[in-house]
Amino acid sequence: MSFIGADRTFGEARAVVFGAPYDSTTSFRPGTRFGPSAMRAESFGIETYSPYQDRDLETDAAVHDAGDLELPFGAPERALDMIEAEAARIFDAGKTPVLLGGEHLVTLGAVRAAAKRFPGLRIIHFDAHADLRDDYLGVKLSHACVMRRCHDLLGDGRIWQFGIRSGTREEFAFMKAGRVKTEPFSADTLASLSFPEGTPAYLTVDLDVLDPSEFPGTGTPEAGGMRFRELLSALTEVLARFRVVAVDNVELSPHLDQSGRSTALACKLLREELLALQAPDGRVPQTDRRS
Ligand SMILES: [Mn+2]
Repeated sequence: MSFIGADRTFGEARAVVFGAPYDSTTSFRPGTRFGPSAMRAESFGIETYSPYQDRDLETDAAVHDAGDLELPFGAPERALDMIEAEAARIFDAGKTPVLLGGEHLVTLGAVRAAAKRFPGLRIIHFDAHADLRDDYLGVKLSHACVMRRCHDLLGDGRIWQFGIRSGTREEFAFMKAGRVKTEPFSADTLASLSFPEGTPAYLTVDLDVLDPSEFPGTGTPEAGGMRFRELLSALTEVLARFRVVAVDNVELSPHLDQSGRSTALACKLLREELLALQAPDGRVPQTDRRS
């Protein structure tokens, strides 16, 4: 089963969706391994047409769904190698990888591939959590450390974080020292973010950046989050204004929300991302950040 509207062949596609159903470093409530398959199944509850962008996945985008990687639980380095190899295969074909988690650690595999391919890579990161710990309970490859591992790769001033409202005192000190650029609580300053022309950017979306009232299906819910319309507007702005070379959506844990609204939200957001990713140059989607 493919995500709705993602029925082009690999050769035809401009964007390639793939799943990394991995959650073995999850610290609190696991279950994100079921995220990609739940999104595919539930995607048939949404339309392929976006009234926000007046575009349709079937006619205005070319998306292939490459399915899920078969990742070895308990072996994070091996899992990251496999994710990196898949992202590299998609980059090699001149296409845009769209990774579905899984826990947030999976991002590191795709970022490794992107950093090798695109010198000067930046990361635009939406999350409730800073994910900047150097280790978590002595473990460096943990979803709680993923942005710190990305910082190891890219260096100071290359990661922009939005919506962050949880972390240790040490993580907030790391931000305040300018090692990463962080806007806590919201994405209100996104409009002032600018990179030199042509700078490649990796967009990583931990869906727990959303408020748990709208998105309860996640392992570490954190009150005080963004609204769906606010996030949708921010992401479509990022995809319109920057040269985004890869995207991921992580931390959907579908069984933690029996109502299904979290999975439905994740499907809708992915549709909008896939459309905005392939929008004609210079087109700013008409969405309303205020809600
Ligand atoms: Mn998070």
